[in-house]
Amino acid sequence: MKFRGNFVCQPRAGPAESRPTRPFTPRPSATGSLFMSNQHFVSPDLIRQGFSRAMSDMYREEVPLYGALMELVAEVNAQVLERQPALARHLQSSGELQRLDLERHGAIRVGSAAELATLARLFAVMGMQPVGYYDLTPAGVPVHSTAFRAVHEAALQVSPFRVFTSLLRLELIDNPELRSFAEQVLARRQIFTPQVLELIQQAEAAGGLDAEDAERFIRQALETFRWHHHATVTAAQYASLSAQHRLIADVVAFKGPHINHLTPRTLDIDEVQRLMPARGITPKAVIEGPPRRECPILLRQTSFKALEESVAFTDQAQSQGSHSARFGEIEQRGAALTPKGRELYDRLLNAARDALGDFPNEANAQRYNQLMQEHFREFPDSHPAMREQGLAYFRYFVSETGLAARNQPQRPTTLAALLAAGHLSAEPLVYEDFLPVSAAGIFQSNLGDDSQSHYAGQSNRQAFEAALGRPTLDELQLYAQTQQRSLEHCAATLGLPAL
Ligand code: OOG
Ligand code: NI
Repeated sequence: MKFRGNFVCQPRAGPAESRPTRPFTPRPSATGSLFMSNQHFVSPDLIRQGFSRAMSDMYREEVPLYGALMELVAEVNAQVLERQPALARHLQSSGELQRLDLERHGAIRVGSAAELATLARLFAVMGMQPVGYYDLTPAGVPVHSTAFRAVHEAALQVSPFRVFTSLLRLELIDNPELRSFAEQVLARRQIFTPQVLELIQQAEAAGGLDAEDAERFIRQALETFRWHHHATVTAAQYASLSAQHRLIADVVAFKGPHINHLTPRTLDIDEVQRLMPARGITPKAVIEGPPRRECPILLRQTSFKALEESVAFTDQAQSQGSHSARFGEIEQRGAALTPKGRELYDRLLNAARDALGDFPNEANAQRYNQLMQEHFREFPDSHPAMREQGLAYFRYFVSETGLAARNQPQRPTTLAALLAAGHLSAEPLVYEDFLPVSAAGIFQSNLGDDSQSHYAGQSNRQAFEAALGRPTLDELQLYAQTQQRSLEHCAATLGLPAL
């Protein structure tokens, strides 16, 4: 990794601190800059935080409904925190409360290996690495994907911004003429500004960017994700790409990989879903992911339909065409599951879907919710049970009692005994990633149900990683490492050899 150890302002919120993690706010310097300039390089985490804000501002301007959604989510989150003081305390001690308003993910789709590889370098400047491999072809969407995000708990605390990034699998287009047309169009476009390419190179060579360059980087990087009103193909070419798959037209026919949604995190997705229609937002019928529970797990998501936007094709003087790509989405995040927990989740989800016998849709939504509730009764719904059965990852904290008893000879020394005596507490790790079945549901609802295709292609992680120019990281390993670091920190604080 290029960036090592010289981060500025990295808040090292020790997991063993019993007092709540402090919210992190960068102080503006004398020049009004977002970044501290007392050291040479700006922390990649702060660049990511600044970029995430700039992206949100841009999207709010481009898609007014996003602004309305953000307001609704903020209102519901405030109500939940007021009504559930225990939840507020949990979120405070895990540090999630402090990052809640900053939290969002976006999604883009790119068309070639070269574009993906450069994106990986662009995201690395902001401390984001490719985590996980998602194959969407079994769901009839000709892409495979990864999520660029920060990987260390301290970095996630500064900005948990993530980008679900998909690469179009042109090899799955069965019409050879259309395939080579798409390849040619993609080969001709440049989705990065010359300045951002220079800044990426500079960051790689020098090991970082100073405050001024970091701000220029944010402005220039943003250009890649902007919406372009002018298409790069004729109306007829657009129509034939779209006839193959609407997603292919979305990737190939435009100047760049416009950000297609930006998703805030809510503490009560059912409540936001219920209130959406009154704000002029119509959500999809079914919430993706696990059912509602006392102790949320993984990720629940719902989206609203893409907007029809006017576009100008190359053979048209004015905006006579239209295209729909951009949509809205909300999500509720819960505990990260261990391989055992994930297996149980997948089994119960599949069983509920098998019992439904069809893709969840408007007509069968009620029955689907009922089936999900029934099947998921098998998944323990309390943190102690999930912890004892090894279903979720946790972070451990030393309590005041634990600190006070540190020097007593009779104190407990095993993890279970320390937890039972209240010397340690445990908070589940928040799930930072995505779910392939849910992502397929989100893709489909926004592309229209008529766009389901069947692809013979195999899942091809190797080809994806070759295009990316590096391997993707295993998210389960990242959670296990965070859990392990917290155990080590607790052991050190209590003066115990290991836990
Ligand atoms: C990405 C769809 C998947 C999610 O949150 O799972 C997604 C896309 O439409 O490009 O956003
Ligand atoms: Ni999404």
